[in-house]
Amino acid sequence: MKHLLIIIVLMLAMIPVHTIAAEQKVELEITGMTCSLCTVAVKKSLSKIDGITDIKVSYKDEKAWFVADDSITDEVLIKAIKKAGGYKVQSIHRE
Ligand SMILES: [Cu+2]
Repeated sequence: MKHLLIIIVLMLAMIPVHTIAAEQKVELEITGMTCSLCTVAVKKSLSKIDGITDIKVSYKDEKAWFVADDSITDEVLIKAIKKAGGYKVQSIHRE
């Protein structure tokens, strides 16, 4: 019985912390958006990425805000914005 308990404790200790996805707030600075249709395109493209929620986009502010799984790389975000219509990510701020 005691051995079983030790085995369970050891197994729990072996689960890597990074497998538990952490969410972070992300702010993208995007250039190239000129109207509300651009914001729709950017929003649609971002929504296709698994692990992104609560997307808000403003072409006037040249920004997009959303909640993202921290495993989503900058490259994935830059590609999605480019794919939306050739827009360019100027900066990525995560918190
Ligand atoms: Cu537009």
